[in-house]
Amino acid sequence: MIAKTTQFKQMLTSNQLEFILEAHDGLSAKIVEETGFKGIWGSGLAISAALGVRDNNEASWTQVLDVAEFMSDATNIPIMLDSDTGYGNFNNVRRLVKKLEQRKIAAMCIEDKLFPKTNSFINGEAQELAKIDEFSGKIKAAKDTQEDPDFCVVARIEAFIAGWGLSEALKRAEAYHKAGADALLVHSKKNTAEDIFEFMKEWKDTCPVVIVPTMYYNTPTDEFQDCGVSLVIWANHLLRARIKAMQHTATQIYKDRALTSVENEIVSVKEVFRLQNADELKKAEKVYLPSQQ
Ligand code: SPV
Ligand code: MG
Repeated sequence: MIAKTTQFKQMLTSNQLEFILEAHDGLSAKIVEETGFKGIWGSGLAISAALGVRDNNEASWTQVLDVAEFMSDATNIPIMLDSDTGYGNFNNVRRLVKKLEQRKIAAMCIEDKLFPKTNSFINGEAQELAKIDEFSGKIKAAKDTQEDPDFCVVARIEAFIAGWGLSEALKRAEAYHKAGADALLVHSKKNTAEDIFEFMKEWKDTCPVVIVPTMYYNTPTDEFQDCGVSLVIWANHLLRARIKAMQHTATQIYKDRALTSVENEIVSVKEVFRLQNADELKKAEKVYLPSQQ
């Protein structure tokens, strides 16, 4: 089997548009894989929300890493972990890269904000950006630390989010590319893709570009392909689907004081066992457990 890192690098550098979908635990990661996606976005927003905390580094980096490990163990496709700002300075990034590689996480994405970060869609313009040379040092430190040459470091530019515009975004893109980033994630909170199109017109195919169309979800996907984007992240849609489904089912059971009306709307217990690969354990017991009289 091709290494997860190599799979991810091939997606980034292929000349067709590729897609990864958010997951926030082992189960959702497995569902992403089964559906046919070639990769998984380990979303900081979704992982923290699933843990019941805010997207402000309230979950510690090792708590996030534990979730990523369950996701990685449950799947055979690459995961790019949203590693926020790298949880500190260059030295914290070095340690993080080591731990990600040990857990077979294929790629990390770090963003040029300050620790503790805030989600980009909350008061983005009030958010201070990291200094370009300090953030470039983090990218270089990550690239110098990785042992697998195909491990990918994606540098996320928050210039549009913070209201700095195209020239600042391009300045940062140049610097992060020079520091060794395998790709740039250009983030935007507009409800059209104009920031992305402006950026791509100037940047062309200097290096792969990753986007997150959460707010500009109405833009036809072909337009991303046409402007030269490499990878699209559908960033939080399983989390949001899960919340809606849980709210609906919880309300129904509460109102009915009975299970009849929800039974056919939810998966069977058997389906839960299938996703957990319960059959494998049954087979292993036949091999390893002493047989009963
Ligand atoms: C995430 O999914 O955690 C992201 C993307 O970082 S966003 O929420 O759009 O900032
Ligand atoms: Mg995030």
